[in-house]
Amino acid sequence: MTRPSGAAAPPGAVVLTGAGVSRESGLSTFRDPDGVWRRVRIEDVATPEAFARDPARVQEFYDARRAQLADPAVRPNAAHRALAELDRRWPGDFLLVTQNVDDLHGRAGSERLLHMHGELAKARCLRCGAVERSPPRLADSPPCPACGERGGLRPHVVWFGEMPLGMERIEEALARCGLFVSIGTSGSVYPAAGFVATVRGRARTVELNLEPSEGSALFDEARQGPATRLVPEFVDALLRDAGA
Ligand code: BJW
Repeated sequence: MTRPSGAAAPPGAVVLTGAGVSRESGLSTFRDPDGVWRRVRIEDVATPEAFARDPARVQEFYDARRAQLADPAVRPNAAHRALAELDRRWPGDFLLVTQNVDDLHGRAGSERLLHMHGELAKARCLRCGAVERSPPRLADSPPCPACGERGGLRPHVVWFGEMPLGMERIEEALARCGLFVSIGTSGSVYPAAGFVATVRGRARTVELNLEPSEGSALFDEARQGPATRLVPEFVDALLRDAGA
């Protein structure tokens, strides 16, 4: 796109996604009535203490979720595809920050993408620190692809009490953005839940979610509906208004 001289530069955009964006691809959210945390307790599988106490239980939990991702029925939906299109065509700075550990945004073609809560498809070695593509089953204690040691691989995901990934890059993008869009997240987990308060007043803030989230009132606009409908509609309008 060529911008006429004197026209305002397009704003930087930050999009935050949560589990709601992948629900119509067949993956459960966490806190909905059929969500993951209704079936297992956070304290049993999603803290460093749980892993120290019962590593086999935690590995089995993540092995099962990794296997689910390999199911051919689980694939990117219209919301993932619309966000990849936005990444390709948005004329300003752009960053898609996802809290999701699935790989559906990447499979849809998103490139300026940051997985702040890690990625199920990767494993981290507690012996050598390498982060590599995960073997399908960590419960079998496979050797680390980098150092060859057995028993040191853990899922490359961020548990409660651990520091989310890429915070410096996220904070820089938030500091510069003029548009912040939050999609399919309940807004109950920090620091992601606090992003809207960080940019409020200097960026346009929009929430797209099935229902109002905990922080809905903090957004300039909040629209309710399924992500596969709301996100393509929103992206089309955004690109049209930007002349992209
Ligand atoms: C649809 C839809 C459709 C459905 N279309 N929408 C007290 C106060 C403040 C903070 C803390 C506190 N006590 C402890 C903390 C910190 C803690 C925290 O936030 N706790 C809260 C519970 C209070 N946070 C941490 O520990 C984080 N680390 C940290 O803070 O480090 C310190 C630090 C950081 C930075 C700066 C300074 C210091 C780490 C958090 C790690 C979260 N990990 C998990 C698990 C990842 C691995 C795995 O997948 O198993 O991440 S928990 C889980 O929740 C997962 C998600 O990414 C995360 C967010 O969930 P999400 O995506 O919002 O899903 P849901 O289910 O909650 O919501 C889905 C939404 O979609 C709903 O609203 C639906 O309506 C909607 N929806 N279908 C559109 N079709």
